[in-house]
Amino acid sequence: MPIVDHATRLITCKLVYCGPGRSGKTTNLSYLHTALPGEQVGHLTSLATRRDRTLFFDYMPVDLGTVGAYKVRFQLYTVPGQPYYKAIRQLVLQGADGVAFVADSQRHRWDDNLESLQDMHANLAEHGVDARSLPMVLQYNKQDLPESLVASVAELSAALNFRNRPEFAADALRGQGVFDSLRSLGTQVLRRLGAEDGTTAGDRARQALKTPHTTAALPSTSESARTSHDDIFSPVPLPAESRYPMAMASAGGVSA
Ligand SMILES: Nc1nc2c(ncn2[C@@H]2O[C@H](COP(=O)(O)OP(=O)(O)O)[C@@H](O)[C@H]2O)c(=O)[nH]1
Ligand SMILES: [Mg+2]
Repeated sequence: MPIVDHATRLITCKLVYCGPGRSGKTTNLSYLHTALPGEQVGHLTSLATRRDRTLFFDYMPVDLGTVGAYKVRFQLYTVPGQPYYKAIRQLVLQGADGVAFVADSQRHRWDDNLESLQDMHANLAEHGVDARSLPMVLQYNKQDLPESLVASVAELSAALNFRNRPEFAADALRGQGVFDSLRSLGTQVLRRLGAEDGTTAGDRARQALKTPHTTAALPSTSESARTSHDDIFSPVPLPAESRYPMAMASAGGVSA
């Protein structure tokens, strides 16, 4: 459940990036850290990394916009993907308001994606979380690699996205799909908060959500025909030079 602080008018949501080891979870956060202006993004804290592997987790706070008079802060976490870090994954997943599943599109990682997705669902279930109602996006990363090496978005979607969640082709190294994934997930989380009944936080948030606002300042791409961009919060604009330039032909041509 997101934390709504009415004194400081701040909504804080915990978003967790899951997926197999080396799928690009940390790269998502690194890209955001580089692309977003300093006042919107806090330190990227990577705990106990050896070489480029996340042994524990990454953490980074991001302020991406407002809902009515409330500032929205997303606390982004990544979990370690390697199977033997299950206990740490469970800890990091605890209290997640939404999850981004970052799949590695390379064909040789097919089984790792499936195993990791199952593991994520098992961990959520152990926390008593119903994955069907938890805000979620799927990101098919590394779509920049040669076509012979990567599965298509349609294939990945058929194998992994059985609940028809918003899905994004990505090249996290260059930022393709990174903002869209985050924005979609954040929007789902806030929408769910606004729909909560019977709690003060829910009531207040629902009021905030009713406040008119203007939308759509973050860059967007057309990764997926299934994806909806009807944001309910006003994203903070990015400086022009940090918008990623590439139009990814393979991913942009996805037709669900
Ligand atoms: N080609 C390509 N490489 C990527 C992409 N995303 C991440 N990588 C590389 O994949 C490796 C693992 O990425 P990392 O973010 O550390 O994975 P994590 O274990 O999921 O946190 C690193 O060498 C990254 O540079 C991508 O979209 N395309
Ligand atoms: Mg990592």
